[in-house]
Amino acid sequence: MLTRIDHIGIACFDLDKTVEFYRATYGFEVFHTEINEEQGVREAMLKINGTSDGGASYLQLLEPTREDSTVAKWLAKNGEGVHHIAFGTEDVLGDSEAIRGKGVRVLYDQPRTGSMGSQITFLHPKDCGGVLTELVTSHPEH
Ligand code: MC0
Repeated sequence: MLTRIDHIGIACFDLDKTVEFYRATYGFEVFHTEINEEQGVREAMLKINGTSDGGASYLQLLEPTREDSTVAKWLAKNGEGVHHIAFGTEDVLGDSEAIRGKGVRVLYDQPRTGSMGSQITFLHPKDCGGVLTELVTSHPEH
């Protein structure tokens, strides 16, 4: 069951500059940074709120690390902005298979590693009203 918004992914050309915009404008601080080589991104997670059931919501700022990454491709076409939305679930594989059964393309057969040790998969934006949609099971520590 999808229980919350885990994060909103925002694509940018310059991660440090974008982090500074969110700090100076809204007061959001960086909670975590990492490079995800498989996804071709350098990212900063800004924690917006935490919940008592172990979930939290983040803004995820994404800068491409290579020109052939999906985010680089998207930036070249669209410029900076909202890239995807991610829903939190305790069972990313079970929920993605259920959604696949409704005719929506799931991009990975097995979940892959996302931010902070999470397990993630994506739904094709063309099957989701133009919204690239991610499902996330957080690492228990987050
Ligand atoms: C592409 N399209 C999008 C889109 N990306 N529409 C809405 N939002 C997006 N983000 C549209 C294009 O405009 C195009 O539409 C059509 O989908 C095909 O796109 P394409 O440019 O030809 O690219 P493809 O087909 O090679 O790849 C699209 C696909 C890819 C969604 C399959 O971007 C993908 O695998 N995304 C999932 C992985 C990902 O995005 N990782 C980065 C975040 P038209 O109408 O022109 O045909 S990593 C992340 O977020 C991790 C670290 C985490 O959360 O933990």
